[in-house]
Amino acid sequence: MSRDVRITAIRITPVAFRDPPLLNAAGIHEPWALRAILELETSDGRVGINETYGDAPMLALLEDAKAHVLGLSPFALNRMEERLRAAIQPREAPAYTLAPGSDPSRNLAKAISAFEVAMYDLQGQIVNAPIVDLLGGAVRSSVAYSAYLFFKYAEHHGRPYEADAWGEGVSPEQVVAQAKRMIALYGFQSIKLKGGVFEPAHEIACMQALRGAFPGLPLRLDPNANWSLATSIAAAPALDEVLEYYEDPCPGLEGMAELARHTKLPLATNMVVTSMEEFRRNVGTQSVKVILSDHHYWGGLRATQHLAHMCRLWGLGLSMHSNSHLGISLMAMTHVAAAVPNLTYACDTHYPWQDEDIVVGGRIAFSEGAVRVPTSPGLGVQIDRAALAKLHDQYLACGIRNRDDRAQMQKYDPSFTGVCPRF
Ligand code: GKR
Ligand code: MG
Repeated sequence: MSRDVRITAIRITPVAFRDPPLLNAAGIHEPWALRAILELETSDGRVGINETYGDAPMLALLEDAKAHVLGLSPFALNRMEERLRAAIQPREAPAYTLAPGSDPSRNLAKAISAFEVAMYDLQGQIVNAPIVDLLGGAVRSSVAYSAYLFFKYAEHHGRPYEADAWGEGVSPEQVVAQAKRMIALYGFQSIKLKGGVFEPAHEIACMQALRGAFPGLPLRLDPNANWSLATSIAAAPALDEVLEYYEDPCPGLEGMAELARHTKLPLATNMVVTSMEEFRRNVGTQSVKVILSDHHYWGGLRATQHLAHMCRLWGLGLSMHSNSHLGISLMAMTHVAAAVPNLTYACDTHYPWQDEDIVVGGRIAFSEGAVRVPTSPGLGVQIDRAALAKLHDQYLACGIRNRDDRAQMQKYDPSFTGVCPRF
């Protein structure tokens, strides 16, 4: 009987994979990005998998949480949440954060999500259904993602490995070339540029160049709160006809609320609405109109569906956020995105920036910018053990245990402070 199945062992394997020198408000990506791979073994010999953040505090959190998940049925999601809620202390949230995945105030949500997806993978294997069916069934057969452009350097400081194939991405011409290459490779039908790196006038010129090169495609710009409120207000008119949404230009919910009074552009965020508490405050301020969900820090796939219901109730748009990730995360994102009727924007993904993966069959394919929703049981992907061992060895060798974009940038420019907002 499936009801008798129990989780008998949990393995957490940290991995590191090559990540290009991508620039953002905090600095620059390090040569290696970290993730953790979870494997939940059951009494009937199955293994449910998932992928989540891999920084040292997250690994410690997962190790501590393991004891509360062991012995549960893979179907006992509510019990798992209840146990983790009792075990993980609430922490105060900052006013805004560039990477909610590294924020300890999201610990409970991150831990629930990490185990929930692996338990769903087991459930799917047991009942012979893809996760999307356990979430109510697919409302679309493929999930659209956007071309996620970054300003970038041609190679990492100290050249730890061969330079990537993308080259430098700094000038408007180079940004357009990056978009053309990404669209030629993946077929994306919308474009996001990670901003907050150079003078706003330069970033606006890049957006205008993208508008000229791709007249029909929706465009987004995300300065990650590195523009002051005044700068964000001043920049808005030049972006009015260019953007589908204006993502986190300035810091804090109050800042975004004030900006909303000065622009007709819909404001989007993955920085100031990252929990239901912040959602409530946002509704009160009438500020952000598009929320970027992320099951990794919102508390899992069910919590993402809950967020989607709340967005529908309050008439808010819903999109999806991403950090550097591998194929297991991409599959989990695809399952939940396929089960959310009001997820009406193409989702973010960093996946094109990665050239390694640990799933059987290698990197996941995109067709016309979209990923097909799997129809095989559970997540629909399995771990390639040799690839996992290789990326774990990279983790052991790389020496990085916490993401630090600012310290990495100081290797190029010792005067870089990372103070935000910079412009
Ligand atoms: O990976 O550089 C990055 C991004 O800036 C990431 O940290 C953000 O959380 O992609 C994210 C965003 O949309 O704000
Ligand atoms: Mg963002």
